[in-house]
Amino acid sequence: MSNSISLTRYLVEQQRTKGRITPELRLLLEVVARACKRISISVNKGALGDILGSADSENVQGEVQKKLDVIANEVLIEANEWGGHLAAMASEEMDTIYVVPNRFPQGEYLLMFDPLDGSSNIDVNVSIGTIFSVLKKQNDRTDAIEPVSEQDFLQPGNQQVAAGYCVYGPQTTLVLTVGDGVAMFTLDREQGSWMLTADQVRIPEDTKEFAINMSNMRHWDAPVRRYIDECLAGKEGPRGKDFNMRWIASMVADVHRIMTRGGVFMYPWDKREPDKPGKLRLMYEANPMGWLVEQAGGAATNGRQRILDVEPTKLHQRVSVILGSRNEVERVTQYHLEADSAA
Ligand code: P6P
Repeated sequence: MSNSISLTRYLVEQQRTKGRITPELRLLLEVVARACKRISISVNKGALGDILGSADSENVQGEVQKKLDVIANEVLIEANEWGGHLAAMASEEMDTIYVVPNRFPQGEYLLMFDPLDGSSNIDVNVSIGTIFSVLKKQNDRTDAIEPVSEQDFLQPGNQQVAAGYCVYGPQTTLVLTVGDGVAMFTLDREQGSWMLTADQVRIPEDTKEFAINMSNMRHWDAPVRRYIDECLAGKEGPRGKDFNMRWIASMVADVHRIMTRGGVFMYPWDKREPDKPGKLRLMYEANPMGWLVEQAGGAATNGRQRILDVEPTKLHQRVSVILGSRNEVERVTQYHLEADSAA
């Protein structure tokens, strides 16, 4: 028998052998994986598929939507509404939640996603991705009259039952956790199957590579400035080693590099929008990525607190993100706490 393991076999083992997931969650994740496969086909068409450029519309964030943002969102909604495992969905591209219509079977799970993260890279053929997070509908309102509401989604990231991303790059790779470590599945285009290519992924605790948008340096808070200045000082500075910098401006691609070889990713608060804690969204970017990184032995904080413990108050709320190699994340977090106590 082939020793290659498909996503289906991995999920069946997580359900039957390890008892980590229900049959409904297994089927939900299979639906999401199939949707990512469909998105990958559209992404790979590029200019041949009339999917580049702007959709001449804006999303709830006030960002101009790319055609592929809209296509990816529609693929995920359509694939999941009849799947029978969901009560509702929330998307970066939609103002309000999408409650599965009564004509479809209702499930007990809530799915949140950024359907196409890194849209600014679509037209220049740089890796982009889909990020997703799964929660259980907390209150047992299965017989409730009122439909599920936005309130049901407002659970901290430590309540997630599954999280993952799909990176559309030189390979199309699905990276997933259901709480039993992190597994990576590469799309075998000839068979159309997701094949396990890495399991129990580990992020090195130390690194010499940081990812941040350096053009924002003048806007950063002191602890972030201190950390980056020390990295830039290299061997002659307090860190005693040289650092390298990477910034792809696709969180999925930057995080995938860190999952693969370590590093620290930072999108911190900055004074351009002082009333907002950061640019990235808590529910469908920071929480899923934060859980994946922790499941791989890394750490994820907002500079002061574990991201997964942040209590959400709004569906599209933003958060400052520092994640990756544990010892580096702890150092940046320590600098924030020292600055707070000195204030
Ligand atoms: P900037 C993409 O728009 C995104 O949400 C993340 O994927 C990425 O890490 C970040 O924003 C890039 O932001 O300000 O460098 O363009």
